[in-house]
Amino acid sequence: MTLIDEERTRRTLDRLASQEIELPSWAFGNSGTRFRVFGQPGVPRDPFEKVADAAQVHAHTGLAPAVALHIPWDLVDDFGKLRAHAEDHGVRIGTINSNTFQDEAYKLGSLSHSDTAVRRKAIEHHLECIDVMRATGSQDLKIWLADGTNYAGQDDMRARQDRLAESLAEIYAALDAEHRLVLEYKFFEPAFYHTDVPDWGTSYAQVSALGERAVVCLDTGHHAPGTNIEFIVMQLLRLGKLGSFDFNSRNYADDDLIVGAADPFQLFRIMYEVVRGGGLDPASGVVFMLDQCHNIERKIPGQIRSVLNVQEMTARALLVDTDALRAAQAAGDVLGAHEVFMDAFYTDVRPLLADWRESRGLPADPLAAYAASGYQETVDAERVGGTQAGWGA
Ligand code: LRH
Ligand code: MN
Ligand code: MN
Repeated sequence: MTLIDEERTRRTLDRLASQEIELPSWAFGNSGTRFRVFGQPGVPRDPFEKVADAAQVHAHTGLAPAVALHIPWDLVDDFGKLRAHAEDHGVRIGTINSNTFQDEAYKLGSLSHSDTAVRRKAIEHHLECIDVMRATGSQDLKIWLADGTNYAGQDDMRARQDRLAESLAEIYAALDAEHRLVLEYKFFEPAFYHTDVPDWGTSYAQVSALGERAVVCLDTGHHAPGTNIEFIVMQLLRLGKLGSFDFNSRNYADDDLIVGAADPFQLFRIMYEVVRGGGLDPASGVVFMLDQCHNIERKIPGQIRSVLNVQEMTARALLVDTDALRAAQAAGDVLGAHEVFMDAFYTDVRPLLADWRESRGLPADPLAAYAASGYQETVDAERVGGTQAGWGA
């Protein structure tokens, strides 16, 4: 059995060349759990330093040319300056994430709140985010809502859904022609009885009512244990509504650990459906973003490890012998089809990718190259009083 066929390998590397993974600015700030936020030396003190750290990940991997911002965590006086700073560092500003989950006013909801004044405040926040998009050249407005209730009967779920639709329509109408609205779902937390956008079906229903430039964000940590996430990937691609990923991995709930760490096979299965559904084609518009924090490990190496994990599982997914797979599927050869699939999963692509990186002027071992670069020691010495990622700030 040939695991790496030369022609397929060449095609795989060609397709990997255009893969981009967007980094979250908040991955570089101090983070933790509701029990403790652990401080680390060298942590960025402002969004400019977060962007500089993200650029280190790109410089060592060639994989991460965009940085997502979270507003107000990344509020600056002059977003044009932040954009120029990113460009000077060889990266660009990516998705703008809104935040209506840390304000006292939003205790009972934001875009779905029953009080018009609270809804107005939440809509205005999104209009400000759209201004940030204009100043930074960002194309995506990503909305994740903490809206929901804790107790049965607490509020009218149907009315909340209607109000949400109205609020989203107003935000969508304010976007420029090149902008997209990306609606993220999450099955629970911080609301524990019901959540207003709990699943891909609700997100799909809401964005479909808005129009073509409204799409769904799939955060891999936002599903009940046992959910077949690759099925959702397949379905959203089939419907033309998969806008972006928030990649991370989880063992229990919304753990936000390094993508591909808990279950590399799941990441492989997801990437296979991405490839199968055309989601790797830049024209599909699918954005591959990380949504992670590094509570106990160093942050820049954590992000380097993460983007490499995504690339490795993408490479394995591209190595699936699709002709053999289709033939086995058509013949009803259950074990044969499964074996073709697993052959690709069990292929160790690390040496291949190391050589390929070198041939493109990148370090064969990005983690070792970063460690040898001296960047960490420099920022550890220079930066005092790094900021928190946002939670519990
Ligand atoms: C919510 C979420 C969402 C937020 C981010 C910080 O759990 O996944 O994407 O913007 O975490
Ligand atoms: Mn997310
Ligand atoms: Mn999350």
